[in-house]
This record gives sequence, structure tokens and C-alpha cells, in this order.
Amino acid sequence: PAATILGYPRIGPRRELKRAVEAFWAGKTDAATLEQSAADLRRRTRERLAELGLGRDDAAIPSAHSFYDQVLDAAVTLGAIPDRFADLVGADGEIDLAGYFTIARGEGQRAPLEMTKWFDSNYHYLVPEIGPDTPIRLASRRAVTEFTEALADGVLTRPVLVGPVTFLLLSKPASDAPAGFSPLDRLAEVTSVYAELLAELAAAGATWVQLDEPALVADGDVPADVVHRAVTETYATLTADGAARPAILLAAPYGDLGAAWPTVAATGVEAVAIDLVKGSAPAAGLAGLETKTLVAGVVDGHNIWRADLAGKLDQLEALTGTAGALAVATSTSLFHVPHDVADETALDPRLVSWLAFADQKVTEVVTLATGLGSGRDAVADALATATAALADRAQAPGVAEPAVRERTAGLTDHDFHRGSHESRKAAQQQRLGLPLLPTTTIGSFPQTSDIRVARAAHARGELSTEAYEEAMRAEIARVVALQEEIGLDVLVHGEAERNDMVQYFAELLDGFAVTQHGWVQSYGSRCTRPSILWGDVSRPEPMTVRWTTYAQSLTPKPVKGMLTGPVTIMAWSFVRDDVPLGETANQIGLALRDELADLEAAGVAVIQVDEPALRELLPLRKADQPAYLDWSVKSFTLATSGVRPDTQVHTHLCYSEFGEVISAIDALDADVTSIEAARSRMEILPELTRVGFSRGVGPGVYDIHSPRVPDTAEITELLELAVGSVDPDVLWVNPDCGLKTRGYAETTPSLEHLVAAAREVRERVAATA
Ligand code: THG
Ligand code: ZN
Repeated sequence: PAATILGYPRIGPRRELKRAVEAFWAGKTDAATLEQSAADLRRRTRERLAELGLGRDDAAIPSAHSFYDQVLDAAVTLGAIPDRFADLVGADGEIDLAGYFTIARGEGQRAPLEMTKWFDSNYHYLVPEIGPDTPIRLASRRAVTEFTEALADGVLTRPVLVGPVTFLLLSKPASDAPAGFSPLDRLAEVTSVYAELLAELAAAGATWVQLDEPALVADGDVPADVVHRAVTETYATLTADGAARPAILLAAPYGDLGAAWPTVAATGVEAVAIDLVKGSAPAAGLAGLETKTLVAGVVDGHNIWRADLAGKLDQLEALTGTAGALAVATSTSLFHVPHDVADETALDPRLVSWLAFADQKVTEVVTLATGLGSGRDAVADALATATAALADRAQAPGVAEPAVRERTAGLTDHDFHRGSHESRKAAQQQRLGLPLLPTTTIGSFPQTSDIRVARAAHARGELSTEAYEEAMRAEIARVVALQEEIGLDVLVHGEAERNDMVQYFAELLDGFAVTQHGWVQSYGSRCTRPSILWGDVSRPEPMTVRWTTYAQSLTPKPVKGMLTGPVTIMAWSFVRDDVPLGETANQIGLALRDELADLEAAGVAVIQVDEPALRELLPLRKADQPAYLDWSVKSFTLATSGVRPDTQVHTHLCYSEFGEVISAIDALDADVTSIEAARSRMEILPELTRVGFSRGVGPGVYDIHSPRVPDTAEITELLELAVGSVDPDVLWVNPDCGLKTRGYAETTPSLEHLVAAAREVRERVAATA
């Protein structure tokens, strides 16, 4: 059987694409240079994949490059761009690289496409805007050019495109679309452009094309029967008799096809790729599968653990006969994992032996295909090595720590609850004596280049720990003084000492490791380096107390302690797959509970536990969501319920679409919740009122995602809107999110205006009360 992968990291082993793209943005290089860098990277990728055992001439190697995002690529291929970018289309009908990046990043008053999370991953895609009049025509032939480029190198690749149904389900209606319009209304036109593109690919020699349709594994706003009908129509057109086209691999990563199976099986596509890590095998005897190849995604494309190859072979063998033929693949594209674990020379070799990054996963897929075709004996050594590594992992020190397990096993309902919110509120008001509409910030202040330079020098061993910490204390003192000058009520220390809000804690907790080169694309050219959560989690010593108490020593105003919550730590790390997520969440919850206790004992009166990723891990199927919300909310209350009634617990959540998790936000039982709201003009507040939310709430009144400085009148207007929909007694005044990506030039005046606006509305409310 054939071996393939659904996609591969695009950013390059040393983030070559990121550097090339950013150099182009900075005007340091031209488009031709950027094109050349990308072509070099594509060639290296193909050669590497062939070297690792994927076929050069059987369309096993995907062609899935992107300069920024695959959904933007699909929009540009369809010419489906919003009116405000219409001038970017050149005389030849195409959008050049500069124009492409303008749509992604905006320019002046032209807002970029909105960005949102890609399924249950930490990747963010750009949301196409589709209206009744949005142009739809074949406007870019990059897919053909890149296929031809590979063929000239002697590699017959399989072009990968976002499928037509998923493209439209991920799009939003253009702002001027009439009520009732759905992007799906344009399906027939989109499909005919895909048909045209498929014909051009076939003419160029392509034998296979991969159409990614992950929207089929998620429950969205569009009813399932409508989605199923769309699939039937689209694929009937694409596979109609006489269509000149490559064979189609319809890929459904990230979950289970569930009720969509009969529809997918009945289409005329030649192969279906499924996620057998998150999803399950189709029922036996499904009509239509007998003529298709089932591409079994048994190797986890989304996490970094070495596969149990013998177990995966059992799983594959059990699938024999389900479909016309069987191939072996990864469950998802590999762009969620770093390139090569061999690059991690500083990691404990024992941990390394349990891991598989993208290159190792390619080898796993190839091994499984060989084992399936030629028998287990042909791959006996590889199977034995994998089995031994798993056995070693299961009993290695730190993987199961009896003291940690006893503590989580001994938890009772009592450990997850605080006393009534009303009594806490009175005690906190007495202790803090805050004014009406108290002002605060989310936690981080700008990470200046001085801070970055000091951290890098410290990491290289060129700056001593003493000198580094002295530099961080000086920065904290500066940030505290600035906040006092601006007149904020609850201060922060600014988080100068933190490289990243997850990695900082991962480096201080037992059970985690961090990588040197393990970068994964988050959006566009931006990457994160997820930590590896491999063992039982515990806290050897306090993590933040020194910094917070130092900041508190500088001011009579309350300084917030700042922690990252269990769900966010997990969402932004590679998490172990050998214990239930709820167990790991409780272990982190307990470590944080101890940190809160230490902060409280040190005199800290306000402690914030951020959960920006609460919505991120929400399962794609509605039926799976309650169980997730149960363990995720509990891990937060476990972390925060051990403090005294007069200690005020805050939380912060990013993203404006809270609809699905709004009751969970209430159940977090934080005394104060700050949320993103500036861009959506406080739309969240009526929703909060609807669920009976009665705790403190700080809807962001200053959008930190743009360098724009809001004036006082603008913030006052938003605050008046907020006062109109919730009791002023529970309202806090704060920016949308942390300030670490901003500069002081815009941060200082923006915060001054925020404080001025709060004072104005405070006086107005007091006068009318
Ligand atoms: N930390 C972690 N994961 C995250 C976020 C985070 N995932 C979701 C969200 N935030 C993603 N947003 C960003 C924002 C900025 C950057 C990456 C993801 C970013 N990265 C730098 C870059 O690519 O240049 C790398 C910075 C560095 O060198 O350390 O700017 O906040 N864990
Ligand atoms: Zn935020």
C-alpha cells in the first residue's frame, strides 16, 4: 500500500520562509528574491520527503506551500477578494505577492481579512468575505506552477487545496451582503472554478489532487443536511463523466466524519483520507467505499509522540476490506509539528527517543505501509524499537509520580469551590477600597528591544543571571512608575521576565521540556515554540512570587499577580497522550493553586489567572463539548478556589466569539473577568447579562491589536455603552488584551485616554446615581 502525508511544515527547519517573507515586508528584498527562497525551500522539502521514503512518481509527496495561509491562497485562487482590495488585481487579472500580503495584513485604513482559529489547532487562518457580488473566477495558477516546478525536478507531487465546501463554510458573509445570504449560496460558481483548475492540473500532468474538507468533521452553524447536500453537489460536478481531472483525494482531518460518512462514501472521489487519531473507522459495507482507497490517518499529525507501530499495524489490518484499497497516512497535515527531532541536541536523549517530529512521522508512515504490504517481518526492527521506546516511556521516572497522583486522586468536590461570590465581593471591596469603574491592564507591557536583547544575551551566557535579573527589575520599576503616573488603579509588573506566557511556566514546572528549534507556524510568518508536557506536573518552587512582591514593594496600589491557567498551558503545549487530559489539567491546577497560596501569603491581594485558550480546545462536535467544559472549568476552579475570600481572582479571555462557552465563563467563578470586546463594540455584554453573570467584568475598551491610539471620547463612548448594559458596580475598565506586542509610543497615550475616560464616566455615573 501507498504511504503519504497530508502536508508538511511550510516555515522551514530554521524558519527560512519566515525570514524571507519578513525581509520582503521590510523592503530589504524584492519579490523575485522571495520567490526564489520559497522555491528553494520547496525543493529541499521534496528532496527530504523522497529521502525519507515517500515516492517520487506516485503523487505521495504533497505540494502544499503557502506564503501566508492556505485559506487566503484559496481565496486568491478564486479571485474572491473583498471590494476594498479590488485595486490590487493587476492588468493580467492576477494579484502579485505585495497585493497578497496586503490582503493578509491590511494597509492604512484598509482592514486585513479577519483571522481565526483553524479547527482544534493553534494555527490561525484568514476568513474570506463572500457576498453575492464577490468576483469568483480562476485568478491564480500557483497550484499549477508549483506542480510543474516539482515535475521538472522529477517529482510527481499531489497538489493540496482547501476544498470548495470547506472554503465556503469557513468564509463569512461580506459586510454588505443582504440578510439571509450565506457564502454557501456561491457553491456552484466556486465548484466550477475548481473544475477548471483541476482540468489545468490534469493537463500539466497531475495524477492526484488533495481537497481538504475538514469542515465535515465539525458541527458549525450550517445544518448538517445542508452541508451534506453541498458535498454531494460539489463532488458530483467535479467527478462528472468526461471531466478531465486528476484523481481526487478528499481529506477530512481533525475529527470524525460521523453522520457525513454515507454522503462522502457515495461521492465519485477516488480516495478519502480520515483521521484515525481523533476519529474512528467507517462502518463496514458503506456503499461507495468498495471502489475507493481509504487513506488511513493513523500517525498523529497534531502531536509529537512516537507512534506505537505494532498497535497501528493492528489498527490498519482491522481496516482491510473496509474499502477498495488501503493507504497509510498522517491524521492531519504535519504543519502542526516541528521539522526534525534530530535538531534537538540539548534535549534529554531519553525524551527524544519517545518523540517523533514531522520527519520521524514520515518514516513511521513509510514503515507502516511496508509492514502492511510485506508483512511485519519486513519491519521487525522498527516495530521493536518503537515498542521498546513506549515501554521505556511508560516506566521512566517523572512520567507517573506517586505523590502527584495521590494528590489528584484525593481531590473532593470541596477543592473546586469558593464561598459565595457576594460575601467575597464585600471582603474584597473592604480590603482594596477601589473606586467605581476601576482601571487596570491585562498584564503584559511592551517587550522592548532592550528586554529581548538582554534575554538573548543571558541565554547565550553573555549576560550573568544577576545582571539579567537586575535589568528585569529595572524594567519592572519603570513600568510600575509609569502606571502610577498614568493613574491606573490596579497595577501589573509588566511581565518583562517572561519570554512567553506558557513557556515561562513550562521552564519552571516539573514534567515539561522546551525545544530549541521546535517552531510551529501560528499565523502568517508568526511562530510559537510549544513546550512538551511529558510527565506528571508539579511545582518545585514558587514561580512568580519574587517578581510580583518586588513590584508590590514599589507602590501602595495593589499589584496583580499574573499566572497562566491550566487549559492555556495545555492548549499551547504538546501534551502527553498517555493520561486523560483532565488528569493533566488537575495536576497543573494544583501547581497553580500552590502558587496562588504563596502569592497570597506574600501579601498579594489580586491574582489573575489567564485562560485565553479556553475556547481553543473546545471539541469540534457539539456532543463532545460538555465533557471538555467540565474538566477545563474544574481545573481553573481547582487552581483558584484555595484563596481567602478577600483575595480577588481575575481572569482574562481572548477572542470575541464566546457564545458557545459563555456559561463556562460564568462557572469559572472568577471575581473579575476581562474579555476582548472593543472590536465587537461590547456585543458580549448582553450575552453575559442573559446567562445571569453577576461578577466583575472588564470588556476591553481599547483594541490593542492595532497601533491606533483611541482618543478619550471614543473610549468614553464605549464605556457609556457598557454602563448601559451592565450594572456600573461590576464594571472594570481595561484594554482588550496584553500590551506586549505594542510599543510605548502608542501604549502610554492610549492608557492615559483610558484613565481619563474612566474618570469622566465615573463622575457622570456618580452624579446621576
Ligand atoms: N503564546 C503561545 N501560544 C500562543 C500565543 C502565545 N498561541 C496563540 C496566540 N498566542 C498566537 N499568537 C501569536 C502572537 C505572536 C507570535 C506568535 C503567536 C509571535 N511569535 C514570534 C515570531 O514568530 O516572530 C516569536 C517570538 C520569539 O522569538 O520568541 O510574535 O502568546 N505559546
Ligand atoms: Zn487577550
